[in-house]
Amino acid sequence: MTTAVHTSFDFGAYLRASRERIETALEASLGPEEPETLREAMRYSLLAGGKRLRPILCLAACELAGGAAEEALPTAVALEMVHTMSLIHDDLPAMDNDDLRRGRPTSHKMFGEAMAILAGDALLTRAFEMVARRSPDVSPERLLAVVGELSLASGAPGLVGGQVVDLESEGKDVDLTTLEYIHLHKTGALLRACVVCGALVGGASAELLEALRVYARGIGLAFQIIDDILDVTASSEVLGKTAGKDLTADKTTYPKLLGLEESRQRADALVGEAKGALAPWSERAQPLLALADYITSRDR
Ligand code: GRG
Repeated sequence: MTTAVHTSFDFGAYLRASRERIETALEASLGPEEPETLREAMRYSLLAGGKRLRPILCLAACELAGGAAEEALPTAVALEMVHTMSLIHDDLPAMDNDDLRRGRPTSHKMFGEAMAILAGDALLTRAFEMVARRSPDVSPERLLAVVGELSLASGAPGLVGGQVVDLESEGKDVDLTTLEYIHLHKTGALLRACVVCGALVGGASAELLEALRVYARGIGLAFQIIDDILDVTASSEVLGKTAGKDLTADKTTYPKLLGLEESRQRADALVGEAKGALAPWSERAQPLLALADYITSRDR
């Protein structure tokens, strides 16, 4: 019965086990890199911790689609590489100009700007190599679909497009539609790629893929709303990145437009929508349902 599965699902244990598996795969994914300075910069950011939400989503979606998580591990690593690249580039002086990330000095503070850009570039290209050349157990058709999805999420229709509109909006009055555009692209596109790519590796039906896109839209926006709230309410120590940055950079955020209370309500409603999309799969979707709740309950 659904309720029984739900109550017996130990999300804490699931998160710990998934993170351990992902850390091991990330560690094994690098090298040999030449030259050594580049290797050091790539490792510094990729192995700096973080919640590993994106690769966990990927593995969970693969299993929901009926695949084995092991098959999706290289894709999960690739998604974390693209995410890490985006954090390195986002922190650069030409972008958000930040000194702290994942509780440590940012890449450009450690290695200089040029090396930080190049470490990001190398992680982004390695991500595609992970899918195309280091996924021995997945058919070429499925890998091609994953490459397509990953390209969309990383490029102009995703991360880059969202970042451009975000930069262009600084210091301006931004309405809710533009704010949503920024976050659906800058944050939501990669989260969508995580579940879609995992599901593609697992051989998902068209119906499940569509439901996962709806799920991803909900958790993507909710994730960003909580990110905006935490920027105001949490400390830099807990976040591992500079708190209060949105205000300093004069960015429009959900709390700024809606207030804290309404922002939280909106995040809860979006998580409800996300979970609703997976209702027909509820028994096997326990990890994804719990991950959706984790997004609004997280403190960092
Ligand atoms: C060069 C192809 C290319 C793209 C880069 C810089 C950029 C374009 C986009 C910025 C994307 C960005 C940094 C979005 C913010 C997403 C976000 C809320 C990150 C924080 O994610 P968490 O909380 O971080 O999951 P951890 O550290 O836990 O992994």
